[in-house]
Amino acid sequence: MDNFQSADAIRTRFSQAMSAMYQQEVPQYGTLMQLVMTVNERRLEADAGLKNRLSAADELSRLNIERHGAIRVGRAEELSMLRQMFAVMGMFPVGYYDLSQAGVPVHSTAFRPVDDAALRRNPFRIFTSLLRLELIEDEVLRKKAAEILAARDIFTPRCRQLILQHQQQGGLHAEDAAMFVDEALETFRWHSHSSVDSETYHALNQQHRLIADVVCFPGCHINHLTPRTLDIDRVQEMMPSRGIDPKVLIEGPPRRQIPILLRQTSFKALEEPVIFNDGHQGTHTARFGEIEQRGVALTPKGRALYDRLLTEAGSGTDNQQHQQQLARIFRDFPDDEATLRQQALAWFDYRLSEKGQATPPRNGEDLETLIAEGRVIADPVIYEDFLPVSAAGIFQSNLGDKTQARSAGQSSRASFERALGSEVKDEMQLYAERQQRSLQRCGLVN
Ligand code: OOG
Ligand code: NI
Repeated sequence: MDNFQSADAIRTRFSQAMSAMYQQEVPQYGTLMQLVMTVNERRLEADAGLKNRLSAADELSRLNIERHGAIRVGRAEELSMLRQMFAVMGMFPVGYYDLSQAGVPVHSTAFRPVDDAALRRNPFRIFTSLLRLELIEDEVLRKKAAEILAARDIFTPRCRQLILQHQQQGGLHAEDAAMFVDEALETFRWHSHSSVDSETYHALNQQHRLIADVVCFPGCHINHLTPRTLDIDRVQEMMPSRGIDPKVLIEGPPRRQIPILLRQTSFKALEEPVIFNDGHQGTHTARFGEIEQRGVALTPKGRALYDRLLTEAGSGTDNQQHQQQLARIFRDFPDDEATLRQQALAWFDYRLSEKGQATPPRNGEDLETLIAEGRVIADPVIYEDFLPVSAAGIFQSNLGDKTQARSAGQSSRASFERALGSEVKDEMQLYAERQQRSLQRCGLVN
């Protein structure tokens, strides 16, 4: 029997290595992590009910290791190689996000674990965007950008070789896995030496800051890492006291009794010194910090309601007003677990209590009655994915004030999947299957 390192173990090792590297590169990220941990601890102390619920649902153990990151790449081969790299860590492409609708010339997926046990172990996710060069209007510049990208390799030779070895053997032994993590890390490291001259950088930056960020460096530097908080309003409020300058609005739904989907905010990107290959010096702003609060995943019906209310609420310029406006509009979104279940707005994970194990449900017994009798327990399924409007807000807050308007591009899922070299998984199907499996385990469906 081959004694391979598990994908979960490799992912955990990698996410720790990334976090350590990013703390070195962007010290404010370390400060933010400390703040999030402090706020989480206080929140759990103050709310024993929350603590018990999270603990019973096995959500507590992953809280402090939980984070996501984001990267951006420039060409199909890079994206497809990333897919193969992340597969070694048990992370697979889930969901398609078209950001061009919000004026950002990329489309994206999230690499993340998909099965229940892996998500419980470590849900590390990487939001991965592919630059859409076809959205550069200037033809000469578009060609130049493509040439620069074609000439680089963002993977070390050893990393490529270890990925291949993993594919051929079906796994990696501990020593190779450790080497793989070290080599993979190199792809995401920050390089203060740009691979282009200052003139090219400025020309690309002028087209769009994202284009310069993707094209002008020899790697696809990690641009943020995001810890999960239990109280995003509190962290946002406290950031300035730790010398961190948050973006104005918290994105996503308002604060609620039963948190839904995802709320996010970030701090502004740092201005970092760079040296161009003609010896000129300059600065580049791309890397930032972000926090998020995750709630229950919504069904297609719940998501449609969310999208409608979010559009209705619009956007604001003052967080307090924006949150009040959201809260007002979201009164139409039920805020108790029973209604969320009964109206099939959110996904739940069902399990038998001790009482339920003693008196197992018989086929046909009513689910809500079983829950009321305390024989079945329903835990909200946590949303593991991202939100396009929220993501666009995060992108834009880091592109400065003069984000160029860009006509909405054609949504192009098929071309993204061609570049990726596989389909992206449908997140709704994953949630639906998870709920269904839990009902089966309870003996409530066949
Ligand atoms: C990704 C921005 C989106 C999120 O959490 O929605 C994102 C990027 O800036 O590359 O990270
Ligand atoms: Ni993010």
